[in-house]
Amino acid sequence: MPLSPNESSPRKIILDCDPGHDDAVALLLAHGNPGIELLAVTTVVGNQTLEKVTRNALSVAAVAGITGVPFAAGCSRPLVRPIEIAPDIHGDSGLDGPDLRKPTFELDPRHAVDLIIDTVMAHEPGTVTLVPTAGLTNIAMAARKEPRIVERVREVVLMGGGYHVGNWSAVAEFNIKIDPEAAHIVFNESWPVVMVGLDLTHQALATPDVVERFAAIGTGPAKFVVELMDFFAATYKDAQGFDHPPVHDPCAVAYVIDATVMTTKRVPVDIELTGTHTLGMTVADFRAPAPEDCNTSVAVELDRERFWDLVVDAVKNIGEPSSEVSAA
Ligand SMILES: [Ca+2]
Repeated sequence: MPLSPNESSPRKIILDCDPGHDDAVALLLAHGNPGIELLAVTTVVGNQTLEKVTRNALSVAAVAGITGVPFAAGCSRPLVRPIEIAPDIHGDSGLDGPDLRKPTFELDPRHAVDLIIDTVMAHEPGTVTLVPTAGLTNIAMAARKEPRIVERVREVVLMGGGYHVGNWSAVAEFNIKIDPEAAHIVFNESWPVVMVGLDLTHQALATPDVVERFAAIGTGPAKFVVELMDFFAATYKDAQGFDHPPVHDPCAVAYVIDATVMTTKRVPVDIELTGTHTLGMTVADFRAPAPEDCNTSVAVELDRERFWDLVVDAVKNIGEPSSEVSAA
């Protein structure tokens, strides 16, 4: 008899990302936490060009010793808008700071959109969670190319948006702002969408005590995290005036591992596509109660201690991958 999905079996996810310092930490969390089964990693233009973020994803896989998981490159530009990247935050490579390791395996030959579709269709309905931590171009394309995935996906837990705060404009967050049309598609499909936005991720600050916890682990992957955070802290200070950098993307993975690590509120969210000053805003309607058919919720408050415990424990679990030693 086939096993039915239950809370004790690992949660199957596809991580769609644009590494990206915080994407790298999200990937380490997904790989190192036993509650997650990483089915695939897909990349999309965002923090840097598709070519660079894809190389970075493979480089993180080399650091973490990830093998046997397909990685595929996706869309190289947004659906409608010109490309916008974020070198002021992530540097010229998209992952400045540590020395970037050479990839240890080849990309899956499929386009990311096809890998997402194939993976969702190959698993039981309601078992695969999409975790986008980048612009939503690949996810929107997948929903349009194979609409049946919308009913099969368990939920979409995305890092992006913010109901009271922006970072790429006064009211819009980067991942949504760079491809608002894609975000509009994703938020308006019938699958459950959990928006882990800036309201939440600005509580996930890599303060010195947190960085010290990683440094104390002493492994290659832990040192990698420390070097990422050092660079991220400097650019977030210069570009956004933060004393400590918010580590956005692992918050979405943490929600999938343990939803009680944050509070959420069910509320309708739509994407502004025509505003002169508000393009890409995630417009959340807090006039309670949410209607019956509301499929969106937003993350509100983070249990910061437990969040960092999850990330630190994941990096500890990864240990010292053998490739790290042999390549040293
Ligand atoms: Ca990202």
